[in-house]
Amino acid sequence: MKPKSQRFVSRLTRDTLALILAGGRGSRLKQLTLWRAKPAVPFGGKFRIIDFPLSNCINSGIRQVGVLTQYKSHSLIQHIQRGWSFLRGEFGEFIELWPAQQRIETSWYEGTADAVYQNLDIIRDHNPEYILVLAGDHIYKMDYGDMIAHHVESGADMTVGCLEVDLETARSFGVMAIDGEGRVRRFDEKPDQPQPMPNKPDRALASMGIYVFSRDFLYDQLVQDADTPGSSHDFGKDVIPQVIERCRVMAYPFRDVQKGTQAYWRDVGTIDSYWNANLELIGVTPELNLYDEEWPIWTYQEQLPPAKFVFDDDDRRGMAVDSMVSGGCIISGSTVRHSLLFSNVTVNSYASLSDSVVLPDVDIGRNCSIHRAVIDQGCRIPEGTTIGEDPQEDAKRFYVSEGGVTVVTPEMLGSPSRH
Ligand code: ADQ
Ligand code: ADP
Repeated sequence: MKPKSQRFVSRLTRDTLALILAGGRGSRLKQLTLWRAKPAVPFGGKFRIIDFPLSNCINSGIRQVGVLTQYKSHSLIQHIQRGWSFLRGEFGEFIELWPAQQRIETSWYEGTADAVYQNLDIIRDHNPEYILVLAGDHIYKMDYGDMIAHHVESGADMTVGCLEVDLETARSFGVMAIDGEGRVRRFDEKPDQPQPMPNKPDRALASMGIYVFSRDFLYDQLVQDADTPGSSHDFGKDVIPQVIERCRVMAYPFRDVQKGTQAYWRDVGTIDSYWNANLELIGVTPELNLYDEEWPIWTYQEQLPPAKFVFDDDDRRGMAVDSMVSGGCIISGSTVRHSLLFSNVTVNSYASLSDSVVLPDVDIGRNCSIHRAVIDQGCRIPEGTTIGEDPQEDAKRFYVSEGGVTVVTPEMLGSPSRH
């Protein structure tokens, strides 16, 4: 028999409906989000970003999940249908796609609060005790049960997940100030000058953009916000600043319980942070452990043969060191260093690849030399291509990020545009 407290948490997660907001543009990921929503961007060799919040839900015991989609949702829908339809409807469990479908007015989802508001009738039908609103574009492992328990124990109307960030980073987040009890007293969405934490002049308390709501409170606030002229119907911009005076909005600090430190959490919002977060996984003991049996990350995966490293006709060794290489890859007479290869990547003879992230179904031609790059799905890199040696030359054909990472997509290589 489980200890009492765990039974308590499992009851809470069972009564929770999670809504994953997966409709935003995420335009800072540039060409990687030209055809797909940010939550559908591949991450970590075999996952897509949305697998992280979805796995967190399943591992936390939340079995009622709506995924709200809107912008360029084709590959997201495909991924969820293929990989995430294993829950049993008979037990009241589901992972459903809730596309913007003009249920209330003739508009698409406006802000994040509007996306939830437009589905209020479906939410009411499920009649959950708590509603957990999540973003579909963050990489982290989190037991939402603790956050919901914190919400209930503190008698909150709403609870906002938060962590400490440096002041510069804080400018792209919601920044809050809390009192001694942990109640949110101030909330500024993406402030130019974030308010530092007391005693920590170089840190600010940032919202993770994830929220627990008590049912009736959420319904009331959404209806009120919908009637507020001038509102952009966004949780961070409109709803939270509106309610902190009158209602009990509590902060939930997201920490690594075992280590007692700040937990791993990444908003891979830019090409540089995306490249970096992927390559970080290669390290000997990365902060994000994908080999953790206690908290598996689930995904859809194709049936593929193992990765293979072969001598080519000239007896040149094919090898990868300090790298992660997924199923279906063939490294033939070429060298891969400090790189992350998704599935079905072929690296041909005399090619060398380093510090790069290669998405699925890519072919790297003979004699290519590729350094510090993100290669998008489906690229056929022609023989002898050099990337990462001369940023000015690269920028003429490809996109080069602020941090000097080159992004290559099939369109840039002259493949027919996907329009
Ligand atoms: P942002 O991440 O900038 O800030 P936003 O772009 O609204 O906020 O995205 C939040 C999530 O909602 C994303 O997953 C996005 O894909 C999704 N989304 C956005 N618009 C949507 C729509 N119309 N329909 C469906 N889904 C939509 C937010 C908070 C900040 C907080 C950061 C943390 O506003 O306070 O600090 O998240 O990353
Ligand atoms: P993934 O995330 O799996 O790469 P994409 O959305 O990029 O998914 O592409 C899936 C398939 O659909 C690809 O073959 C791509 O060329 C095609 N595709 C994507 N968007 C469009 C579009 N707007 N019009 C036509 N084809 C598209």
